Amino acid sequence: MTNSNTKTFNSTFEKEVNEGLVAFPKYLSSKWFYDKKGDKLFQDIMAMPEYYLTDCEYNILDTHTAAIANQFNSPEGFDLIELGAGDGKKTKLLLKYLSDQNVNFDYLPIDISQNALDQLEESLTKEFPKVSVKTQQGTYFEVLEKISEYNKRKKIILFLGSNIGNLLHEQAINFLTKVKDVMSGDDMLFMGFDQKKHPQTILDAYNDKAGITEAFNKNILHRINNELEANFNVDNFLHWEVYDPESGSAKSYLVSKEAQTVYIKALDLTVNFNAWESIHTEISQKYTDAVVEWLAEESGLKVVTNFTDENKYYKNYIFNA
Ligand code: AVI
Repeated sequence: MTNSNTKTFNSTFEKEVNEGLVAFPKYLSSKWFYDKKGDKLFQDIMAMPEYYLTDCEYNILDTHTAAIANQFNSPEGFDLIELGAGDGKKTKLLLKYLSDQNVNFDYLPIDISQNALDQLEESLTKEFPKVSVKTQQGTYFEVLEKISEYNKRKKIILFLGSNIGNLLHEQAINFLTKVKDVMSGDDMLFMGFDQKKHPQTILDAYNDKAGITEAFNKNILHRINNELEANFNVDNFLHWEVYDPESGSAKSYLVSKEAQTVYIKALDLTVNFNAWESIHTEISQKYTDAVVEWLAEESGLKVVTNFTDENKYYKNYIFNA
């Protein structure tokens, strides 16, 4: 239980929903999009033609497999550690190449969900029987610290999907600094960063006509309804996306179409919305080389090189400490 002023909360979800909805302007964190339904909606987003990020990163790993893998090489072998492995579709390109080349490495996918890890392990055992897979259940830094304590061989840390973009710059520096703190010697970090591009391309990726992103954004209200016994009328909110080409921030909002009042029983909280009042729900930051270099410098990392797709929509950077 957490206590914030006079209120007691049973979970971080309760605490953060309360904090965000009493604040002005209102906000909720995009990390709460992801329950079972949210995970499925995100899978659907990644398969949409407008959501270019997944195809671009797949394309980069497919086109530059050998050059990327050669950067990782080490005479005593290495551990390939992936933060948030998902279904491993993109990583499998690297695993196949490394396995075909008889490279000495172990693959250590980290995920909070044991179920996701079990599914991944099953498919990898079938597809790449030669690859040694050591799944690690837990939070990223818990597991990274544990691995660094007992294992002294070279670490290659993968963080794909431009997931860093869901963090504000200050939070991203905090995250990268924590990664740097578990890196030593010639350890490497291989990370995806979605790049600035035509603003319409970005808006289309986050505002698809079929309404999948809208459903993903609104899932946060369904979760509050289901898990915290609230009475949001989800249809009374608009999914609204903006992109600021100056800062490179794409932001998602839920906008109240009318003045309305919502009651959240688990928080004993009444929330009033004015007509056209917003809840900020997600940031999806777009980057340039200069910004990535600045983030690296602030976090004590160095950019070694980067790989991009033919449109330069997306880049994967390699860093060392
Ligand atoms: C997980 N993350 C990097 C996605 C993004 O692009 O910000 C989540 C997402 N939100 C809307 N569409 C996809």
